[in-house]
Amino acid sequence: MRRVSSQQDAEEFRLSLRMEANRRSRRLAQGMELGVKSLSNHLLGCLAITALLLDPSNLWGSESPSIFDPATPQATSIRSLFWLVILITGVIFVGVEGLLAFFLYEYSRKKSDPNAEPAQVYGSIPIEVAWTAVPTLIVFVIVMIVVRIEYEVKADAETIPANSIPLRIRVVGHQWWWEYNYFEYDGKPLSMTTANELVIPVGEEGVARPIMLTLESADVCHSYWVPRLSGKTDLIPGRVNELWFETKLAGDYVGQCAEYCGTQHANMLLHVRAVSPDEFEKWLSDQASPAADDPAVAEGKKVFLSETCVNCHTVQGTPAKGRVGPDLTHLMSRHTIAAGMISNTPENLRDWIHDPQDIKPGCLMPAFRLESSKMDLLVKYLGSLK
Ligand code: HEC
Ligand SMILES: [Cu+2]
Repeated sequence: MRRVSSQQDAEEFRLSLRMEANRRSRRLAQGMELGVKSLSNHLLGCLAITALLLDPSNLWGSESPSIFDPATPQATSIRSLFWLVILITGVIFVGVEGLLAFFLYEYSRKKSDPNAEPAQVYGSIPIEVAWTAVPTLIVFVIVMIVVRIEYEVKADAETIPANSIPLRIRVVGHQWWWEYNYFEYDGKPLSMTTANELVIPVGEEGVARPIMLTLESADVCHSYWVPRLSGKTDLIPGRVNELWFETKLAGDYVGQCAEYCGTQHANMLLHVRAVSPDEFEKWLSDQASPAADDPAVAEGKKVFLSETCVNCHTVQGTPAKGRVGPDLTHLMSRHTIAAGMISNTPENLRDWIHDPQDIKPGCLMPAFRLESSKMDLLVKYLGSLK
């Protein structure tokens, strides 16, 4: 700080202080203006998101991941629970904030009597008891309702509708894709494996077709969450969890791994296609057949079998029996590859095999920068795996 020696210096010093103060208050005002602007932008953003959540059909069409648009009794129970909890907490919110506003107004210092002291009260047993007991009671009621809903959505023999044709599937979570082993439908054993796109039959009037999933993990914890079909269930290494749902609505349902599981967690998408029972049975018999063996792509098959692909991928009916990556036996029946990241086109397959790390950095498939002629043959072969 400057030392003030004379009258004139003192005057200058005061002036500079005043200028500094002016500058500061201007900056403060500008800052506040910016703050208000970004706050109002935030508010607008929040309102827009809320509007979309309340009416998700605008944004996602039939592929909505919204819990507000349930397609199964399970998801409907969960939505009802959500609204109930919002209602209870909403009433509490309005009550508490209302009382706060009332007390602020009613007991603020009065102009007519600025020196009045409020009554000095030291505790009140009835009030203490009330605000301990009432919240406890509210939490208790919510817990009871949650437990009830848990029973409603839980997979167990009593909750499965009578006269039903269950489809049993083992789901294995991998970093960063989903494996589906179909092992029983309508009481008959199946043994077929696919990846990332789950195809299920819809139930009909009088015939329920419950989808019974057992959930396991090949590596770390994942979580299975297709919001329109069911709640989240974790896939935990060394444990088998269960999940079930049934829907009467055909359509595409989307979801997402809901437990952080490593770098490509966000690209571990879930896709469920619910189709009519006839269509499902057709799909099932296509999937159960061995891989197409088209002589026109024999050269490409040779490339496939000579590379290390076979250590990680299975193609039924060939020596390729790897289980590290998705089963490729009926690769062409899937609309997307890499767990929903890119569509299943010859160009994308080519780019994927050339360098998966470029598309899905960190994923567990190495790059194969094959020469162009070999790549053509390989992609043609994969294209024959209908
Ligand atoms: C070290 C194991 C490994 C090797 C070797 C390997 N892959 Fe993969 N592959 C994977 C894994 C893991 C994925 C899943 C990546 C993901 O989605 O995160 C995958 C995904 C794929 C997919 C996408 C499948 C789908 O449905 O999403 C194709 C196609 C594919 N690999 C083809 C090949 C071919 C062709 C070769 C040989 C040239 C090969 N892979 C070699 C591990 C391997
Ligand atoms: Cu995951």
